[in-house]
Amino acid sequence: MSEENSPYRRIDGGALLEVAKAEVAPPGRFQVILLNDDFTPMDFVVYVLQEFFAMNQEKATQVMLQIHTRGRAVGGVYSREVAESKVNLVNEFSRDNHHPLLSMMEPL
Ligand code: TYC
Repeated sequence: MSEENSPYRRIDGGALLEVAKAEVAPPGRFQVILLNDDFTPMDFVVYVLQEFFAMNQEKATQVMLQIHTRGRAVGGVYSREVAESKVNLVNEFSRDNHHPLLSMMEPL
């Protein structure tokens, strides 16, 4: 192993010092998924995709129809914190409007 990659460093020309490895996970990415249901109106889902996932009307309509036909689709990919926030906002907004629309997040 090269001196550079070894977990040890030589100090004072002789003794070996163990260098602590940084125990930090890389910053993951998370998909926010929207799920189909039988009751949420299509235009409400299109509105949610435009407001919370920054899609234009054409894109939001395509994604809504993908959820409707395949059961789920990706709204967007974000850091853990942003994905958590989107899921909470979408689920709360849907509940407040008495629709069962649900979103969830999955690690990539
Ligand atoms: N399936 C719903 C309907 O027929 C429409 C819908 C689309 C619901 C996407 C949820 O995430 C969803 N009214």
